[in-house]
Amino acid sequence: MTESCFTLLAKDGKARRGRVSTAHGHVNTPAFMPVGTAGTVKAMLPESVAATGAEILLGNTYHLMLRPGAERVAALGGLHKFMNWPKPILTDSGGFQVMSLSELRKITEQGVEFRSHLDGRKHMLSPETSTQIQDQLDSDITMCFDECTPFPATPDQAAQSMRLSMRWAVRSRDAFRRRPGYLQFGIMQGGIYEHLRQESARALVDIGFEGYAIGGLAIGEGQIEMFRILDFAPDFLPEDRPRYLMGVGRPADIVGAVSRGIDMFDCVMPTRAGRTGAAFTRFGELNIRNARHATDPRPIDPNCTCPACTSYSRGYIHHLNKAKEIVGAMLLTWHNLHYYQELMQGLRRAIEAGTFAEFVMDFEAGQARSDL
Ligand code: PRF
Ligand code: ZN
Repeated sequence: MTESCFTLLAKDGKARRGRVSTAHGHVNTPAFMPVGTAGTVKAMLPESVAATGAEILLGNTYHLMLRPGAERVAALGGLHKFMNWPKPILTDSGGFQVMSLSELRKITEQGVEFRSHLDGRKHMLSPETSTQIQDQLDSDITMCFDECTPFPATPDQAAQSMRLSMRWAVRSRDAFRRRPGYLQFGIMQGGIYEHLRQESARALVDIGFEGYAIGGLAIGEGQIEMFRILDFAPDFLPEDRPRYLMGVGRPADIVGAVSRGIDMFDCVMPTRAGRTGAAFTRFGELNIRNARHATDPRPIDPNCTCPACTSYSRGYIHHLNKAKEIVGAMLLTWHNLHYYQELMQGLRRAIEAGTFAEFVMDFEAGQARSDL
């Protein structure tokens, strides 16, 4: 039996309001997890990340195993202590990052052999080693070791890849050290094919996990196709377990996925965009590097209560970005994470109040405005 670490508090249509309980505290869902790949959310102190309202971070097995190494992190008290983030941490299992970052990858039944993108040294990741590394990091939520099936893939390619991930899911579960407050999520694959998504879900539910992720999406198929998959895939998963859509997304992707029954998200979007000059707002995206902001005394969003918007003009943040000043990236990242967390809070409140449909209408009307 799997321990129930999830409480479903309310539903509005398919949208769910819940709470995940971990060894390092609760996470209110729908939740957005800022990405703290290498033991830091880039351009933010962890206390500032907490001030935006984030309750959980994502860390990466791949990056931390290569530098500084999982044993070093363990010796320094685990990832929470190491990076001064006392709240919950979810770690991705590494396979996805190996495929996008490392060189000379070789996938076998055993796992993935690869060369580090840092120094070219050879490493091996398998369901067993990935799970052990996540344990050494003291991750609250351990992810199964999987293969993200590339897009596009034929039904046969998607089936072979998904079945390998399901065999790896059995091994990941066997390698997982069970203890109270520590969760492990299975990852559904199956590409864009409904029967494969269903087969994958059945395999994972048979094994039994504390939560389930939907992998293999947001990899080039586009929002329309992703939403088509999300119209059925979450329904294959148990109602009483959290559902996590990996690597998603833009604000509109998140709103659409919540309305289809997803509870958790992670994405580099708000942090990466913050370092390249893009700001997310209720009225859509703006790029602060655009010349029209150079002499603008207004804040990014006059209604936003983040430090960037309460104390600094568009003109100043434009200047910082043009001058490549670090504080420019810090202010925009803070604003973006604040915006994302406020969006999640809005979604949670709307589901509780039974006003989710109105919330989505207001969100879409706002994003369509172009008078930024
Ligand atoms: N698997 C894992 N991590 C991921 C993905 C996946 O399919 C994705 C796909 N969007 C992002 N991160 N383990
Ligand atoms: Zn702001």
